[in-house]
Formats: sequence, C-alpha cells, structure tokens
Amino acid sequence: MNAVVDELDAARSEVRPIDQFAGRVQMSLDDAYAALLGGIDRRRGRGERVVGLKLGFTSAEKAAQMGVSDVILGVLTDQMRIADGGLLDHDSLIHPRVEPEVAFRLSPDVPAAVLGAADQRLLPYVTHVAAALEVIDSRYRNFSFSLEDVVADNTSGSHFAVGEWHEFAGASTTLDVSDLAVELRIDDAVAASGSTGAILGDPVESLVAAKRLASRHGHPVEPGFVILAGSATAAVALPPDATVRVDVAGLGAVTIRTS
Ligand code: OOG
Repeated sequence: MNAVVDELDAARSEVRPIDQFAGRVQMSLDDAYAALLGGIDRRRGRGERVVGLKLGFTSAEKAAQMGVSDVILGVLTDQMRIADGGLLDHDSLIHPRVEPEVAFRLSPDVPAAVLGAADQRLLPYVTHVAAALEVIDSRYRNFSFSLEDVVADNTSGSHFAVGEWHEFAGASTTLDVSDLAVELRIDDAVAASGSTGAILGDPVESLVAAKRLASRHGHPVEPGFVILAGSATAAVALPPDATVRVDVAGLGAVTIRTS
C-alpha cells in the first residue's frame, strides 16, 4: 500500500485532489487501514504526535450524504489541532467541510491492560467531554470515494478544535450527553442543526466503536487521548474568511476563523 500512502501524502501536502483508488487499485478494508496507519507513521516521522482518534459515519445523515454505511476510525495528530478561537488557513486545504461533534478525553492513567484488550470499555476512563468541531478535507476529487478510499485517506481527517472541557465521571457520570441540541453557525447563520442523539443514538457509543475498530485494525489507543465521536449532522462547506461556531447545549461552544 506504499503507492497509496505516497499519493495521498502528496495530495495533502500539495493541496491537489487525486482520483479515488476504487477501480484502479485493489484495496481491501484491511489494506486501507494499513495505508491509513502508514500515512500516520510518515507524519510521526516528520515530528507529529498522535493525540487521539476520530470516528466517521456515526450518524445516519452523514452516512447517507456520503453513500457509505460502516463506522470508520481515523487518527488525530497534534498538527491537526486548532485552538478554540484559532485561525485556519483556507488556502492550505482542498475543499474543506465542517462538522459539529462531541469530544471525549481519556484519563492520563488508563491502565495499559485496558488499552490493549479488545473487550475492555473506555467509558469508565473518560474524564472530560466538550463541544467540538471537525474540519474534513477529502484528498479525493469531488469528495468521491469508496469506504476503502476514505479509510486510506485517514477518514478525510484534516483539523479539529475542542471547546472548554467539562468533567465527566466515566461510567458513573450524571452528565447525560445522549440528546443535546447541536448547532453549527457560519458567520452567525445557522448552517446545520440537530442532536447529539444522531451520533449512534448516544455519543458514548462511539467509544465502544473506537475500541472495537482500534483493536481490529491496530490503531494506537493511549492515555489522555481525545476521541471525536463523529458528526451529528451532514457536513457543511467551509468558506474562507468566515467565523464558524458549534454550540452543544450544556457543553458550551467552540469557534474557529478561516482566512
Ligand atoms: C468522511 C469523514 C466522516 C464523520 O464525522 O462522519 C466524518 C467524509 O465524510 O469525508 O468525519
């Protein structure tokens, strides 16, 4: 899968879309995850640090928008993080879209035995939750891809921002995040709205899916990781020179600006 990793890496750094691999390269889902992790290894080799995981296609609306049905798991690095209120250079991206999400943070003390075992739950080790937004930017022309294509492309991962963290006492939390109103605004106009319930019925289910997919495909899962639960709505085109804000009722807001 080295050629796949090369093409995707060049598309991202040169800000130039490529044709999807479906129809020109034989790639199984396992191959695609190997390519995803191969791309992350290259980024690590250039000094990036892995800081978390991101789910995709956890909401029916998103899956329908992209014509795929399986939940997928990508990787977040420190270079993908934008501070709350921070600026994103629109010219560095091909055709970015933005999505409203919920982020979880794992305890810095999750035991290695829990991280390594497929059947151990992460929920008891979640210490914080926050409103989040994700910028996706498919490296494929017109955002056209098969499930294998999008997985190899780190599930369209580009950037993410997280609002103020709220304490979340793991499995014994009294903070119910299963049906919180979500709003995505671009320059004060509502661009998408919905509920966190659109994320697998309850965003905490994303933790189960993340663990399952990480165990199956070999993603790192480390103490202190951020886990993005997936979009609550369809993605919206991200314009230049804009202010983008996501509000999640009870969790507050997160904002970025684009140049
Ligand atoms: C893939 C990424 C999907 C989500 O939250 O569903 C995703 C894509 O739509 O390009 O991040």
